[in-house]
Amino acid sequence: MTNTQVAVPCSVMRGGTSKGLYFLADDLPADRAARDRFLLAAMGSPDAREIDGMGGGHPLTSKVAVVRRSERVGTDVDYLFLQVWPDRAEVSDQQNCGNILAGVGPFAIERGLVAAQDGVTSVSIYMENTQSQATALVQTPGGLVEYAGDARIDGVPGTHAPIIINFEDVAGSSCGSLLPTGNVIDIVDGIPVTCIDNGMPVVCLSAADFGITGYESPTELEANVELKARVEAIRLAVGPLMNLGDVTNKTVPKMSLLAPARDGGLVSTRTFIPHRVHESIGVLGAVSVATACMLEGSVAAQIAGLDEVGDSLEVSVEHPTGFFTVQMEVDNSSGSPVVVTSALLRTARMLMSGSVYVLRSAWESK
Ligand code: NQM
Repeated sequence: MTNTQVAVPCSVMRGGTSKGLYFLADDLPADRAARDRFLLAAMGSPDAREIDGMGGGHPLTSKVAVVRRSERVGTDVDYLFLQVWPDRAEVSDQQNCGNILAGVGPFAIERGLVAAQDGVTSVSIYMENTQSQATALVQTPGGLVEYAGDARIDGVPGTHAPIIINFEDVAGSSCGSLLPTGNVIDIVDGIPVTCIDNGMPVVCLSAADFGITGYESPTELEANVELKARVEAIRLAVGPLMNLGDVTNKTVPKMSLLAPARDGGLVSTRTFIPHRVHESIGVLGAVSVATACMLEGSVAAQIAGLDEVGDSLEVSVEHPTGFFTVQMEVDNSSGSPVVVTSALLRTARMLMSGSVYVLRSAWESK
């Protein structure tokens, strides 16, 4: 603490292809408005560059995890994800984040919420945003978190220790059901769309329907004003159909433009999240697209061109910087598809642990 500043315990972690501030819930103001005021100041928002704070001026580097010991039976920790908008004074809990989730296991162990085993430590996590459950397997040889290793995820340079994440009950966790409109396909503004929620609300669209290849770079797509307007018009129209209400100021649904795979994967993606284009693809976003590939007749399945949709599949989703592979199991036996499990590989790394400073005026008594 200084005369004019307040120091708050905080870790900075890369989680998958995102980066964020990780806090213990007890270190933050309990009052939501006070908490959000503090987080905006800590990130340096609102400012497109977030120059006076820790944020990186992009939605993927302006994220927060709030972690607490869980009171739920069989669950180690509760995780709340908060998106701090870089250029708008707003903190949103309207979506989950599977990338920041990857750092929650290591953080919980490092901060003493979970006892490490010698070998691998399983951390069960309740995801507050979507009221659903995940389990992370963290490498802990000798009872210490191991960050070095041979696992590679596209979108992150180098290799790191693997963190396997299993999702248990994420289908419909934001929209109420896997196919929130009740259909595998809907026509909106004359364009076929598949609206799906397997952990993240996503709208699958064919890039060709917009007169683009679907292999453009994020920068090219963000510069295409007409495309952005058409995609946003569809997003606003499907929001209520997906039980998300008016999504004007929400970060969901994500809009994924699909094209045939060209690097050995199942389908190629370019994803608006929802206004910037992802440099890769979100974790739960990829799980939703992978699931759509397994639903006969969906926009994704048509583009993926699976001759026969089986119950179990390793789905490689191509994105601007590589692949995202999801291990999917879907039970199609009853007529309406039921997701059994989705599992995937991530890595994470503790980058800094200490205090984040904000001006005293941004901190109110807890
Ligand atoms: O879909 C970006 C990310 C995400 C979210 C976004 C995510 C997920 O890459 O689970 O991880 O789509 O806003 O961190």
